[in-house]
Amino acid sequence: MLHLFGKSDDLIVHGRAPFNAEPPLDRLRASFITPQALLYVRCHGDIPALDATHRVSVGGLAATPFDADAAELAARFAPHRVRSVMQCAGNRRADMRAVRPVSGDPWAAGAIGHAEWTGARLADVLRAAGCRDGDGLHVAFESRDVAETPDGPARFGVSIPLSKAMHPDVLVAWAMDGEPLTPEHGFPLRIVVPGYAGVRSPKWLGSITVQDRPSDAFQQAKDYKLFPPDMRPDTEDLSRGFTIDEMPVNSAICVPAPGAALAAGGVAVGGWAAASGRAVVRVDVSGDGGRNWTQAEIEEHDGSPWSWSFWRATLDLPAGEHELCVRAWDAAGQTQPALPDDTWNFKGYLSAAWHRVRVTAA
Ligand SMILES: Nc1nc2c(c(=O)[nH]1)N[C@H]1C(S)=C(S)[C@@H](COP(=O)(O)O)O[C@H]1N2
Ligand SMILES: [Mo]
Repeated sequence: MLHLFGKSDDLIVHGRAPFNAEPPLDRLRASFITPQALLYVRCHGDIPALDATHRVSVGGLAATPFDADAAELAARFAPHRVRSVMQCAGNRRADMRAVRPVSGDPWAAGAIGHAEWTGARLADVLRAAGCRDGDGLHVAFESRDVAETPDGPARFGVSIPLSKAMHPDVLVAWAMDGEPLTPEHGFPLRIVVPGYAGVRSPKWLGSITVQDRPSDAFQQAKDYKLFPPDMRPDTEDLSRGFTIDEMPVNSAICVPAPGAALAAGGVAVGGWAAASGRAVVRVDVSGDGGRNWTQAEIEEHDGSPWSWSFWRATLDLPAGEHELCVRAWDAAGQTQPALPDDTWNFKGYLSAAWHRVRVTAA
């Protein structure tokens, strides 16, 4: 049983120290806006004990650096609300692990959630600091938690290109779903970068620095890279990896659960689909492992390019064993690979093959 900061006690826990957990998929699918109690938690180190007086500094290539706590930011900058998915680059890694060993926790399809975030626009904060503008600049974030890395313990740090940082939907956020951030989700302040992998949305924010190069922290410089399929841990070559920012179109079946024993006939199938800044234009489902497909109904979507879609379909399943599959399409006509083998990489990132669930009907 888990009683951490009011997290739901039915989370699937991958690790306690650091704490990593995801919700069961039927629970995730129950609300279009994910409650904080159900949002997956991904931590690289211990959750730092910060209070509301914690101050964030803004500086670097900036004429008027300053620091502020959450209340000061809220008073000084117009609060902005953005609905956005938070999704780990390792979401659905379990499917890749089934192909060949991968490093990292075996996330099912629950390392994703969809929230309404409230905060100051990062662009407003950067402008207030008189930050330099121009091509090739980056905004680096250092957090207050310390993670174990191959180079020793170090503060968590990442960066995003300044061009992305100036997007009006990138936030220095203090609230999720109208409530202050809870400790495990970054209290008192975190960055939210819609459309990018969760790792680029640092929690427990300590500093914001405009600079002429990406962050040299471990998470930015050495981790969260998509490596080619022939690379293994012992042949890791950073120059052959690219930095994971945007995420591919992805989807999952949340009901029924794998192994479910169902009554033959019309079976209700439902799940999520998300496309990282593009609209999900269609979702297809199959009851026979992908030989025949039918279009699912988009049950819920809110028009935000950063949001997910909830879809549902009824499949007619005769008695016997069946492999259900889903694949989503984005507005650029891109869809998901059929097999996790197609995009396997030794870190198990961006696992987005057709999601398959085996069930039995009787
Ligand atoms: N400071 C800090 N920020 C962090 C992390 C972390 O370990 N430390 N994990 C990152 C990763 S990999 C993800 S997927 C998201 C998860 O956010 P959540 O735990 O609020 O769901 O936070 C990101 N921000
Ligand atoms: Mo992540």
